[in-house]
Amino acid sequence: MKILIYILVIFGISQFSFAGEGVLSITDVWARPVILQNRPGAAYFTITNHTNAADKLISVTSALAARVEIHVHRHEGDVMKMMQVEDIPVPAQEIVAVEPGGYHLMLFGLSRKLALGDQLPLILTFDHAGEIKVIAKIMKKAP
Ligand SMILES: [Cu+2]
Repeated sequence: MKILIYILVIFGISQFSFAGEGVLSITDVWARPVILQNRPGAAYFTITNHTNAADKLISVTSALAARVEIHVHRHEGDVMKMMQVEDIPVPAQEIVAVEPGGYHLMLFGLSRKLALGDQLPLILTFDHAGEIKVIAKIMKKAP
């Protein structure tokens, strides 16, 4: 019994430390460096929905950006286009990758440059799970 409780504690810490109410976990949060401050930033992460209900990411803010938009890349014929979308659906019991070439966040009006090793705070707001605060590490590529 002691071992079981121990395992649950470890599991709880590793899986739910970033989650709001322990229902969604956000992992591998990273963002690209921004060398020129007037250029937009881009941030990525993985969303895991541990619940039996669908959720969706509906808005994002950052203390370091005037505006954060949710974007997606889509192929139109042989052209890759980027467009803003209302939300990112997160089906029940599924993992959604917010990654280069797919869904991504774009940050406009950054208050400073983002160098490798810096941290970028983000507040992700989900329809059901509510606000989840995460810190993106500035990296050249996905961790
Ligand atoms: Cu974009």
